[in-house]
Amino acid sequence: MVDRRRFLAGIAVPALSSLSPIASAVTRVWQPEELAEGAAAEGYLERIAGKVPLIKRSYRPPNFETPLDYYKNIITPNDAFFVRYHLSGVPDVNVKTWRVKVGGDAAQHPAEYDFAALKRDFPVVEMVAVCQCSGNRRGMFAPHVQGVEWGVGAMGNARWKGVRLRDVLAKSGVAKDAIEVGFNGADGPALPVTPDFVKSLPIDRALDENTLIAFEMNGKPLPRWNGFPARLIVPGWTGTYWVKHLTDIDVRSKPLVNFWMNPAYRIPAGKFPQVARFPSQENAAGQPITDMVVNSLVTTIHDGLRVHRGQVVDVGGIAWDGGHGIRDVMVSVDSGQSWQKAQLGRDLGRFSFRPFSFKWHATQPGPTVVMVKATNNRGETQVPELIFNPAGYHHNVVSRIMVEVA
Ligand SMILES: Nc1nc2c(c(=O)[nH]1)N[C@H]1C(S)=C(S)[C@@H](COP(=O)(O)O)O[C@H]1N2
Ligand SMILES: [Mo]
Repeated sequence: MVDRRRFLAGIAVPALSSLSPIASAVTRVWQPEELAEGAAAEGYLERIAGKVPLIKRSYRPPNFETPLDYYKNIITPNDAFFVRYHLSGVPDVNVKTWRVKVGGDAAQHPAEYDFAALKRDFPVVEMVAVCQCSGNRRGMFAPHVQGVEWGVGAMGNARWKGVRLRDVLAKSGVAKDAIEVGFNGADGPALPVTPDFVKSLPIDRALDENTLIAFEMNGKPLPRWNGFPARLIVPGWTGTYWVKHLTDIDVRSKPLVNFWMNPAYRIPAGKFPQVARFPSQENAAGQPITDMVVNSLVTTIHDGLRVHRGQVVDVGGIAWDGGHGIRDVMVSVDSGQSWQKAQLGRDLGRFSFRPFSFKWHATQPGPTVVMVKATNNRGETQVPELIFNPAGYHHNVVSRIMVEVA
């Protein structure tokens, strides 16, 4: 176990405050030890407009992840929130001319709203929820799989303000035979061969009271990179459904057939038996990815840390799941032989990050494997070994962090 680990020689955690824009382009940031070497080498901090330096995964389309330190806060700041796009043309939407249309063969009264009407015509609600990319931690898959090689930072937790999708749908009259609702955003493909990014939800998830069209994030308008002026919020479900720059809502009596529903964003049949189903998109091979699996991230210690014998070490971080809420986070400092309960922090709702903290008295000298494992309110827990799947989704392996006590 200990031999499998190596220390992160030469990769330091920079003090974020000390980063000038110029220095940031050449400073390496902490990245998980399991990350593929090529991805780690490519993962420099870069500044894009309106954001603090983020870890660059690709420029076209823009894919940038949040450095670990920002997860020390339960809420991820807007300017540190990760950015994920499938298409290179990031829209610069003019809010004065922006409209969202509601239609489709299973909508009885098509409608259209401008920004003011959307805010005025429906009750405004707020909710804290995690947006996590399905492929978060894909770069830590062994064997490696194709796709953006994310470390741990393709996720964020924000307070979203908006209107309920179900209120908007109700006003258009949802027909009895509606089975899915499709969503399109203002971004379109740069090349005609690339399929436009359009997604759908099963009708019950679209009508769930927690599914929102959000226009504010942490008390501010959505940043351009995160879907200005309005985006879908699907708490508990992975980021792929959180369509940004939302322009079209399509109430459907038939399943949406496109690249982004199948073959993209699929999980193999039977591998993740606990996740929510999506009946109209299932086949013998599998189903779309749906809700997030229970997971945690340790933010206070990392591989290769050296602590003094007798020191009290804070093993802390955040835990989250697909919306059942976190029951407990357990910590082991003896390679998993015994486990103790961490203290859970502030509860901002079942869709939010939940902070945890454990005081470890480091009395035994030598290399020590600190393990952390979260369990949700349905009794689901992080897995001891990776559940391999070809798209690199649902990485929620129990953390194993090697610390040297000297
Ligand atoms: N319009 C649009 N919306 C989108 C995407 C996209 O490419 N275009 N990507 C989705 C995916 S896969 C994720 S993980 C989230 C990421 O949200 P963020 O960029 O605000 O962090 O947006 C989703 N919404
Ligand atoms: Mo994603």
